[in-house]
Amino acid sequence: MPDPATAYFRPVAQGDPHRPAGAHTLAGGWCWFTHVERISRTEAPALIPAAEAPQPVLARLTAPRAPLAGLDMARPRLMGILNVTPDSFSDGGLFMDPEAALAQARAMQAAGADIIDVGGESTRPGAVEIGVEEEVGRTAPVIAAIRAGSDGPVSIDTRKSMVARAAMGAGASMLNDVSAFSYDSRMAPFAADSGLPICLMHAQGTPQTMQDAPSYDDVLLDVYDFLAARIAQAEAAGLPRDRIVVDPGIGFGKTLEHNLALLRRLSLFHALGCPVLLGASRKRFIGTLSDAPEARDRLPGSLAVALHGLAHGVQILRVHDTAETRQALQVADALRGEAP
Ligand code: HH2
Repeated sequence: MPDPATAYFRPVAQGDPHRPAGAHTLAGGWCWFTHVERISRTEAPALIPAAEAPQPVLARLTAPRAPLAGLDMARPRLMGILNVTPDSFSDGGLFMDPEAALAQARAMQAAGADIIDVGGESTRPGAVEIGVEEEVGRTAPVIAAIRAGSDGPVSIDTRKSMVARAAMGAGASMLNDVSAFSYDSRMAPFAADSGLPICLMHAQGTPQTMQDAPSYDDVLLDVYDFLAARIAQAEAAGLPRDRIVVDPGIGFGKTLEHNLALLRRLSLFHALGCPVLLGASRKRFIGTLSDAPEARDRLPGSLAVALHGLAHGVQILRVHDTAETRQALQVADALRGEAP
């Protein structure tokens, strides 16, 4: 447990065309910052000039991120969601048929998805676990089919090293572990040996229980400390930081207020020195805020969160609605003055 007086430094990300001399580029990407917010568990947040942040923190905030699965992280990337499950909260049952799954993958690639994230086990609140064989049977053939006709990277959304191994054999080029090594202790050594990048996501509890009564001392700093500890665990297992993506895990053991607190100060996670992934698409908090009980009615709110992520310099947006999000990003790029 870090000292309660530990200070954390959040870059105040900007996108204005008038970039002051001396401004820092955030993570080699499209945002800049001149100030950071100094946050701690014991004092009120304070805005200070970036130059007053400790040098190692500033170095981590500004260093360009390494390419991931062949993708340059200097521009925002879209991860299209493909759940080969009967029970996912939004697309459950739609893509169980391998042909339908492949068609959806191709449609998302054509619409501008940079990565296809294939999942075979729902992790929605209350979801029931499935066995390794069943999960491999759902995901590996679909990954192989996607890879057979395209070079586009595919990630495997799994907590299980055996499923990840089969996915890699089928051509997956990235791992996405929503338990960040908590579920399967063999995931860290497997990820290290595989040579693949991995997304480590924060969750409190398991999908079965996570929404019962999530509680934190300070959700933002607790999630940050959790991810910092998992990066340290990964590094100890031989997995370098430049192959790690971090994700605050929107909706995984979080109330509405917890989700909002994380999203409002999302740019803090750049201080971990890794690309940041945001998965908020169609999630329940959007429905709660806008009285949209059905997941399929949450596209406008999902786009609002995606653009918010973009403004905080988030490198990877995990979304269901690839074409719509791509259009929103293209317009946002043009408004920032960047070539679409
Ligand atoms: N959310 C879900 C699943 N995997 N992975 C990352 N890295 N970040 C997320 O926020 C995330 C994730 C849950 O969404 P979905 O896949 O649409 O549903 P389900 O878990 O019901 O299959």
